Amino acid sequence: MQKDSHQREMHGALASLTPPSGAAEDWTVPQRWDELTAEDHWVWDTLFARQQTLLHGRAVEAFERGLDMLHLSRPGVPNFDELNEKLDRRTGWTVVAVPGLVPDDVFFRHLSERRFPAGNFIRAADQLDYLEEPDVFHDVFGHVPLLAQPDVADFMQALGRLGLEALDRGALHRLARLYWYTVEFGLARENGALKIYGAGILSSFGESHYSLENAKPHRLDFDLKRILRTRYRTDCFQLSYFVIDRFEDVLKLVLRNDLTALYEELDRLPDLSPCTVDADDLLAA
Ligand code: HBI
Ligand code: FE
Repeated sequence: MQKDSHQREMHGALASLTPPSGAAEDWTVPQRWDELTAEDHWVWDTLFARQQTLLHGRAVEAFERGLDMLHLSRPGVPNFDELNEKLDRRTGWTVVAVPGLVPDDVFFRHLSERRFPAGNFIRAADQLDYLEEPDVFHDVFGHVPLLAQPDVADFMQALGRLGLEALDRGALHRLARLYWYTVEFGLARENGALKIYGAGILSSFGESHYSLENAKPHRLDFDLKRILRTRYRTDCFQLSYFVIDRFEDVLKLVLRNDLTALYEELDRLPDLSPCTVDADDLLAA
């Protein structure tokens, strides 16, 4: 199985499942922070230190501000109750514990109500780069700092609502592409340089370098229609990244567009491969 990435293909298979025993209707479970082991906390600290060094100067400023604001650099796996006091006060978001991947409808319902589902487990010490399902490091280190930023907080909630709508219209694959190329693997231009804001990159040892510095992947200006048409790979580092200027603009764009009409329009056009670039794709400087 791949390193450093979610198992996206599995999500469809979860659609008809009922919550596992011990989980509530909405698939949430208690975090049971007290039951985490010394090894669990060691894994968090090790990954945290490694990523912090690696990301220095590579992540958007709001990410580092979020880490500070939420006191995420304190040792050990964060206790969600403590984290939520700070996060809720900032943007009205809370983190809820889930046992692993949850069905799409459950996932987007949570987002639409400003709850971020985070794994209540962490990878094993001998598998620091191997991730079968999103764990607490990916979910909390990767996603939560930016949820303390009001524009991102609103964008994520909008994606939740749009996800539920897309599910209704059989267009989840399109909304999933928007989620993928922004929330998970987005890059942003800041002070004239490319920076990382996607959680899949922020929580990945290998991809944080690769996404910014490797010559192989395409780095394209954010283009909503282009993204909704572009397939993505879950089994390797990305072959295309899309670059935004400001979260605010992306939020406005998504709120202003009638995505349902866009899905219909785009169904008449072929999908695009992440490996190829057309002449009219604007390459980000
Ligand atoms: N469940 N726990 C969890 N985390 C996710 O990121 C997630 C999920 N279920 C569905 C889902 N993501 C997606 O289908 C979206 O990423 C498009
Ligand atoms: Fe994620």
